[in-house]
Amino acid sequence: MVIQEETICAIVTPQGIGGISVIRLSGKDAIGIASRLFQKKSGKPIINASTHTLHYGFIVDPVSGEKVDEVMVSIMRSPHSFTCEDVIEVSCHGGVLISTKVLEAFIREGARLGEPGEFTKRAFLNGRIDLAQAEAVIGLINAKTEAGMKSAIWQLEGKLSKEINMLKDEVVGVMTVVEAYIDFPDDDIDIPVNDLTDRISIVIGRIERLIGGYYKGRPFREGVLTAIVGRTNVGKSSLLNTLIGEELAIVTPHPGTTRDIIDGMVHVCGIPLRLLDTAGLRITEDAVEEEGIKRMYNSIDKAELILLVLDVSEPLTEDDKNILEHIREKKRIIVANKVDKGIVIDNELVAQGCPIVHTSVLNGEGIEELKGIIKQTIAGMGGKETEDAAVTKLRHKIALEETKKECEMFLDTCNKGVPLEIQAIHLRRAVDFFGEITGVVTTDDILNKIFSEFCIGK
Ligand SMILES: Nc1nc2c(ncn2[C@@H]2O[C@H](COP(=O)(O)OP(=O)(O)OP(=O)(O)O)[C@@H](O)[C@H]2O)c(=O)[nH]1
Ligand SMILES: [Mg+2]
Repeated sequence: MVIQEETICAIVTPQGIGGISVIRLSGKDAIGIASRLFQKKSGKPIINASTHTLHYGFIVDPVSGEKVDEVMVSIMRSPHSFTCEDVIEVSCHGGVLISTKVLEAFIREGARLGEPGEFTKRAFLNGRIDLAQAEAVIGLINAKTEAGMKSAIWQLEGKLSKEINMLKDEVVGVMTVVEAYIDFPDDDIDIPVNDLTDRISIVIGRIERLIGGYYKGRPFREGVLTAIVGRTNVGKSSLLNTLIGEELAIVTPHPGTTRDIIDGMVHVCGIPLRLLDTAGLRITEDAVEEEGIKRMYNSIDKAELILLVLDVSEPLTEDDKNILEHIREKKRIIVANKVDKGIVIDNELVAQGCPIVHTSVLNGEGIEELKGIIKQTIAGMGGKETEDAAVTKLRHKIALEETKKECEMFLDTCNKGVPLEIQAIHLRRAVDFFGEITGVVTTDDILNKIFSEFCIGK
């Protein structure tokens, strides 16, 4: 275990008014600090209390003797705690002022405020979880969808790490054989090239499956970024509100109503969409509207799916044509809206190989059909909800791609009869890239970056 000199503390529940607030202390002096401030109802000090016990009493200011709050204190002794260190959790009344006062008391007694993710970082440094599991903690906290939550739990349970370690062991096995032939070149036996290349080919296949899962599962984990675009007044904001089921965006009969991006999450036929409503396109002198239109174009660039709304009751305008041209390369669905006012636009003119749905957002016509088409289009993009082994973090995907590259270079060197020393180097690098995922091979920079994504108190 890596002994950290400092005892850290933080409020681990969200800031604000609530039933209770929890303040966590972790480190060598956690129990000492708590016992100096805590007066148990029975008067018995908690310094020698058993692990995993709960105590009722008061936090008392040691200088003034004043009671700060009535609390419950739980004790988890090293190594059986989240961080593997001695951990104290104090549940106090959930007011901002009260929890801050308790926290300040701990700091006065010698604890220091924990940095973002520092508790989880200690769990990693103490070997309770590996790096992939530590990242799963933040994945779980930030999960926006059921699928995202399932993948994070799968990773937190160490299943990704198990799969990675299995593949790594296989590459180490092949490397050991190659290195043995380097060390004993005089032996009269030929290296079993076919066996080794077969084993590495299987590893490559499994890496490809993991990487494939990253792409296939992503829309389900993170939501498909979908921009609703079109010229002014065609019904974009009305469509957003209808899909989301609440009046999130302002709708008026006046063109140029939406100025900024409105962002909402919604499930369409089981698929999470992150919908962006954007400012309608038109020539404008208004600086705010102009900025909104710039943002609309940015949303088009970022979006994975575009819903282009047209007013089908009016002939196409120059603005319609400009946007149609701009999104030609994107995955898109045309929403031919306002059919209740009549249809003057010809499908052929606008569809150009992408689906077109006639709707009247005003009376709900075509909305269910549109949802079906959205589902089909995303399925066509390769989106698949998967509970299989899949990586969810970009960092892991990149490390796996590098591993795969090294394995492929090994195969290539085998075929070309390149010296064994060079073959072994590729295998060694592959092993190191696997190690980056679980944190066996890592740098302070990588660790700092990963843990800075956490909130304070986790
Ligand atoms: N007749 C009819 N009117 C509609 C329909 N959909 C929207 N509208 C009306 O069209 C007007 C503009 O709707 P919005 O949703 O604000 O249009 P928008 O595209 O967001 O407009 P901007 O934000 O200005 O670009 C409102 O008066 C809506 O009630 C429809 O299907 N039929
Ligand atoms: Mg609008």
